[in-house]
This record gives sequence, C-alpha cells and structure tokens, in this order.
Amino acid sequence: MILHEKLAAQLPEQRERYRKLAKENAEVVVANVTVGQIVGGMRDIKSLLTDVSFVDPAEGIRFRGMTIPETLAALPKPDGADLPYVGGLFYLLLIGEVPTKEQALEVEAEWVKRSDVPKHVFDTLRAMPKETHPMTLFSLAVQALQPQSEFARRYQEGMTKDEYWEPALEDTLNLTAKLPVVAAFIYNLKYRDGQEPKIDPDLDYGANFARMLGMEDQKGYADLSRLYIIIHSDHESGNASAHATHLAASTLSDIYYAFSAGMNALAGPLHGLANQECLGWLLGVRDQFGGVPTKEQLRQYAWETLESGKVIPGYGHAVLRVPDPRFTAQMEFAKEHFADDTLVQIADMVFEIVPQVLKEQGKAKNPAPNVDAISGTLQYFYGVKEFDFYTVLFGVSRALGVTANYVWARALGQPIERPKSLTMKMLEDVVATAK
Ligand code: CMX
Repeated sequence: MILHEKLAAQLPEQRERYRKLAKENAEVVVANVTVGQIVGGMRDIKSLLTDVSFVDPAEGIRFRGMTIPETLAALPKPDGADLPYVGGLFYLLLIGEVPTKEQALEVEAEWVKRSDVPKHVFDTLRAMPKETHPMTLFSLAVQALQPQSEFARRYQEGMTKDEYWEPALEDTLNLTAKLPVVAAFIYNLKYRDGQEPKIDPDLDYGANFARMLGMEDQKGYADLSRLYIIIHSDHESGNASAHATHLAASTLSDIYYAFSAGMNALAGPLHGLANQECLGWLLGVRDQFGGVPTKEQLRQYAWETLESGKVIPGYGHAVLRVPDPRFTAQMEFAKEHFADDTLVQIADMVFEIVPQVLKEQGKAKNPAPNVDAISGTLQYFYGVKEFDFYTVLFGVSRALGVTANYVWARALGQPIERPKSLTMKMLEDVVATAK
C-alpha cells in the first residue's frame, strides 16, 4: 500500500532527527512560561511537536507548508470537479508531498475497501434515546469500532515499539474509511429513514459523503463536501480536539479510544459546536428582522448578545489574529455559488459589523471571524438544516489531521504526555520572589 511504503521510506531519517532533538539537545531552552499562560489555559505555550500543519497567527493554517489556496490549487481533482480529492489531502498530511492523481486515487481506493461498518455499530446507535445529540452518537460509534483495533491486538501480542506505526496506520485507514458511513447513518437515524448507508465504489470520498447524506442531486454539494473536509482537517496540535486525541493516544490507547476523546472535546461550544451555535445566531438575526437587517439593527443585535453575557459564535480565536482563511475559502465558495442567499448576505454583513463591535467591547484579542462563522450557512443552503449535526461533519474532517499526527507520533516513538501542575500558593510564591 502506497502510504505504508512512503512512510517506511521516510522513517530512518525522521527518527534520526527526532532522536537528536530528544537525546542530544533536550536541554536547549525554547521559550519561557508566564503565570498568565499557566492560569490562562496554557495559551500559546510552545510544547507540542508536529510537521503536519502550522497555524501562523497572522496568516492562518498551512498544511505541510502550504496555505489553503495553495493546497486547493496543488492537489489533484476528480474529472469535472472544482475541488480536490480528499484522498490527496490525506496523502499530503501524512507523507508531506503533493500526490499525483494516481497516488490520491490509491488512498481513495483503500478507503472504499475498508468502508464496511459492522452491524453492531448501527445497532448500538439505534439503542440510544432519540434525543441523543449526534456528537454523542458519533463518539459512541467510534468507541464501538474499537474491538477491531489492530494496534490493540498487536500490542497484546507483544509487538516492538519500532512496529507501532504499522498497526497505527492500519487502524487509521480503517477508521477514516468508516467515518463518513457512520456520520451518514447518524444523519439518517436522527432525521431521515434510518437506512444504513453504503459506499459507491465509483465515487471519491467527498462525493460519496454527499451521496450518503442524500445530496447527490444538489449541484455543487460534492465539491462543498470536498472543500469542507479538506479545510477542517487539521489546525496544528494545540487545538482541543487534536490535543485531546494526542494526549489519549500518548498512553498507547489505540486511535479509536483516542479519536473518541478528541470528538468529546470537539463537541464543546467553544470549539466545534460553535458552527451550530453560529448558524443559530444568524437564523436569530434573520427571524428577528424578517431577512437581511440594516447595519444599525445588526450592530444593536450583536451588542445585545454581548450584554446578555454570551459570546458571538464564529468570532475570535485563541491563536489567529486575522480572518481565518478557512472562513475566506468558504465565503468565496458561497459567493460563487449562491451569493443571493439571505443567510450568506447576513453572514457577509456580520463580517463587516461584528469585528467593529468586538473591538469596541475591547475584550476579544481577535475580533475576526473563524471557520465556524460561515460553515453552517453553506450546509443550510444545500438543505442540511439540522444544525446539531454540523459538528459531526467537522469530526469526519478533523479525523484526517489527528490520525496523520497519531501515526507520526507512534512512528517517532513520542512518549506519554505529562505536563507539571503547581498549586496556587506555589505560583503566588513565584510572583512574590519575582517582585
Ligand atoms: N464574543 C464575545 N466575547 C469574546 C469573543 C466573542 N466571539 N471572543 C473572545 N471573547 C472574550 C472572551 O470570552 C474573553 O472574555 P473574558 O475575559 O471575560 O473571559 C476575552 O474576550 C478574551 O478572550 P480571547 O483571549 O480573545 O479568546 P480565547 O483564546 O480565550 O478564546 C475562543 C478563543 C475561540 C474560545 C473565543 O474567541 C470564543 O469564545 N469565540 C466564540 C466561540 C467560537 O467561535 N468558537 C469556535 C472557535 C473555532 C473552533 O475551535 O472551532
């Protein structure tokens, strides 16, 4: 298999680089940590290692050194499509090179081969109460797949540390192949006829997902699906879903346990759930003003949200200090395909007004939109209107980044994660000494 071969070829050099850092240069100081960072959610503490992606505060995400526009332009596309193969993106994340069309298709073929979901997974989800949130179902389904873990099996058989990456890759391909099927089943179970979806082997990952959600007749949705999955895939390692996955897997829990942990973090309103919250907020604007409001009405509405003690979803970011390029890519898609849509027009006006309001309020370090400010609007336009499903879409995509990181973490032999905590008194003593 192509990913296996390419990874194996890179291992000697990458392991040697890692060994040098870990063994020969371990005492070199990278940065100091302030009290503010310790009490402030470890913000910006440089303490994780990944080559898969990097978020520049002034620019946004780069996948293996490439910006979103560069990535979308470089990756191979299916015939007649405007957006690239998701399989090509996964190859790029994992291997660090832009694949040829044939290489992207090899990844896509691996996914088709591994896409069958065992019946007990569907039955587990069916047994849950009707009102269960789709993210609970998603996380549960991933756990229900865990008995299939190759990593867990091989670990029990006594594989060596050098071999970890092989079953890690195996599990990763199995998991990522099944996630669109699992997600589409959750959609069917919650909102449609409860059918168990099946992959069409002639379609790529993005088009298959679109078809399984019942969107095959919606012109443009397969491309949106590709775009959505690609841009949400990775955002370096410190974000909550990536970090939770990495932390859990660092104990040598397999990727099913670890990814499920990551999804439980994605389900929070300050992280992935913000896309559902954001669409709710935009619909609130639309309903209150019977369509697109005036700028003054919108300004007032935004202030009312802030004064009621809530955040404006879709705005602000822990790292970024500019409009999120993932927002820009989706806004461009929306304007190209359905610029006249009321919600797109409202989202565009929000982009003009809300940063000014947040600046006036003076709290948010970044008043610009993040990825969630627009993603729900696009789904809503095409008819995926059940917005508590949106975080599941995010989860399908985020799997690609966190699993690429997972395979590399096992390949390099990264250890169990264990930062150090201090007591409040210890910190006060540090402050007193410093003064
Ligand atoms: N609306 C209102 N207040 C905001 C705000 C927003 N959109 N963004 C930040 N603030 C506030 C914070 O709540 C914080 O207030 P307190 O001092 O009272 O606690 C203050 O501004 C400083 O926050 P910050 O340092 O700028 O931001 P953080 O790194 O702490 O948090 C984030 C980042 C994303 C959680 C925050 O901007 C937020 O809550 N945004 C809205 C929710 C959202 O869109 N989340 C999705 C992020 C992307 C993703 O992970 O999917």
